[in-house]
Amino acid sequence: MAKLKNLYAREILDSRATPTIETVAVLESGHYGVSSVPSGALSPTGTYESIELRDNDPNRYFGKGVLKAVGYVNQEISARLLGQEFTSLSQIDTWLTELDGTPNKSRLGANSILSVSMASAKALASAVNTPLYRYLAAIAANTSPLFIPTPVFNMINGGRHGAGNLDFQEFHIIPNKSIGSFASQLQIGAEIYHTIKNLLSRRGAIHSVGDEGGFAPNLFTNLDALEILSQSIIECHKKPTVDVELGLDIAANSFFQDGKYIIKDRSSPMESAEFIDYLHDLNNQYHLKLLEDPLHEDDWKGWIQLTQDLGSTTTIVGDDFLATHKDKVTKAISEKACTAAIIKPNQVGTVTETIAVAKTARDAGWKINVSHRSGETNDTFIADFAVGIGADYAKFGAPARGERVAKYNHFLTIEAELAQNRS
Ligand code: 2PG
Ligand code: MG
Repeated sequence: MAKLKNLYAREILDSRATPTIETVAVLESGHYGVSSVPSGALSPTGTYESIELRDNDPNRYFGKGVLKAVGYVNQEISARLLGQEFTSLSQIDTWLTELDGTPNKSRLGANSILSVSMASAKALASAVNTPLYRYLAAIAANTSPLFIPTPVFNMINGGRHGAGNLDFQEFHIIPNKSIGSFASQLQIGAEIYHTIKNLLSRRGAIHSVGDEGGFAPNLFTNLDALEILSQSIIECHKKPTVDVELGLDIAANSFFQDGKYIIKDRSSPMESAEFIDYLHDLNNQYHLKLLEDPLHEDDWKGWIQLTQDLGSTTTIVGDDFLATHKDKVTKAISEKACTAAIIKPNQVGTVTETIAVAKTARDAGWKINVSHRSGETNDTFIADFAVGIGADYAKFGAPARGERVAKYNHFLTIEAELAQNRS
């Protein structure tokens, strides 16, 4: 049995100079947890994510303030939760979703609700003197030996995340298990990152870095970016597709207009079937390990076709397509529309619901990729979360920029702890 003694929130900034919410949850025992929520770059329309509550007051932060969400935590949520006896995080999460009363958390906001859920999880883990990843593993009923998921480094940022001229949002490098420990995988990731920088500057293509720490270069086509990644792997004395693999988050929603896919690699807009052919060519050339959001979120026919065509060799990952939404994941499983899920707690709004969605995907034999958001804080919750639920992959951006590196560095700590416990 536990009781919350205090709950308070404040408005802080995320990595894009946009407000977000930080919440402190204090148990009667004095144990506490502090957590802050990230934010995606999606436009508010055309998305199936739970609702992030913004003030829409044009006089503050261009309408992006979160004082309403802060107010809900400090008043209505506190009034419901404080002093109530509970036995589990799931009970707190149920109270929160019931109090909100909407299917997409649009009344109190997924941001205010998730901040309370994550801060409570941290406080409860601390109360039982357990590392957060172990506490979350217990909630997820994950009894397998814990391990660090394979990192998916986002090295080149295009689409909505980069100031350059690439259509695809993320160009990934993914170390293979043969590279060894997570520490070795992080090392090769960082070495490739520096090599990409050199290659881009030799071409005069460096523009800046994007939202997730990857480079946002002025390259001509999306294929140029994949070529740079392959070259940089070779310059680091590793074999592309053998030691280090490539992946993409195409984020196709962002260049889908009037039913067509419009990218700079092709002079005219493409129908779904044509774009699928284009993806086949691209995959034949670069043997992608992960292909995320290759098609628009409502192009179900296309997703089913692509999974049938490429799904046995390339992992087809749903992000915007699934929005960590249980019904969507269930439908995609039954229609064989992809083979992996991006899992983002703030697309749902509570920790226990996120765990349930991941379990649904895992039970279907899918791969799980736990992901940060493009607007992040230094909170390392998702690193613990990824280890706790036994995720196959973790996507935390480039191995650069504090808010990205905080999570990768936390993996180093967990890896050391896991090794110690085994010895
Ligand atoms: C994605 C994410 C994170 P955003 O599309 O996978 O990389 O981007 O947070 O902007 O939705
Ligand atoms: Mg994505």
